[in-house]
Amino acid sequence: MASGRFISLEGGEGAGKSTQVKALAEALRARGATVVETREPGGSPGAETIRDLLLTGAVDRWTPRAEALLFAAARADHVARVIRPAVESGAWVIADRFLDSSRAYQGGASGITDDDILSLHRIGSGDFLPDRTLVLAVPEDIAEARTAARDGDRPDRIGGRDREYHRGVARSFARFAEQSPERFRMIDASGDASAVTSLLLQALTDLLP
Ligand code: Z5A
Repeated sequence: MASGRFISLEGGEGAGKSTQVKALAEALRARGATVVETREPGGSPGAETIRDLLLTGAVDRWTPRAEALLFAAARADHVARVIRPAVESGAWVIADRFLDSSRAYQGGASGITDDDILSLHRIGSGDFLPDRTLVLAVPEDIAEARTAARDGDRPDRIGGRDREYHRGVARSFARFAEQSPERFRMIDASGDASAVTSLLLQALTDLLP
């Protein structure tokens, strides 16, 4: 494959993003692509350090604005040191969450405006955007059953917020997809893992050479 691409997977907790990052990467490698799998918050050594600050400790450890700045700082490092160089070298980068998680969690659900989040992204990462964002949507009860069934699962600082918060997050992702249909695809992620991978590949057909 000649040109690098940047694909982000988004959605709520338990939607199956981490599972699908791996499956999608394998499917793309089988088609000859060089693939980099990564995640947010994190993905570079510095951003992984910030991840620990963000996901551990008391729910009110950070103010909403400090939290948004920390996510943007982690992303700036991740974009500059991992994502952009990989895409420029011709790789496909598949990220488990990216900017739209900040828009949905810190923006839509924590009272900071979308414009604020996008300004932080301009300052931190020069407005760098995915070529495609795949939003994995599952009904609340399925997502909860999946996370509950996962061995040793304990909600992190953000996953432990109340249901209304997570409903707001889901509404935000759906709204982004409506507003920017060229970049977003909503994916029904309630089926088994291989069925979901097929849907993801279909949603990338126009980007595959
Ligand atoms: N956050 C933020 O607030 N702002 C930001 O800018 C960013 C992130 C980037 C990161 O948490 C937290 O940071 C997150 C948002 C916030 N908190 N919340 N909510 P994380 O990285 O630790 O985890 P997560 O992103 O929320 O994902 P997750 O809980 O690990 O879920 P997932 O990746 O979507 O699902 P999974 O791990 O692939 O699957 C969950 C279980 O279901 C597992 O046992 C699988 O084997 C199973 N599974 C997966 N797919 C299927 C299917 N299709 N059928 C049946 N079972 C399945």
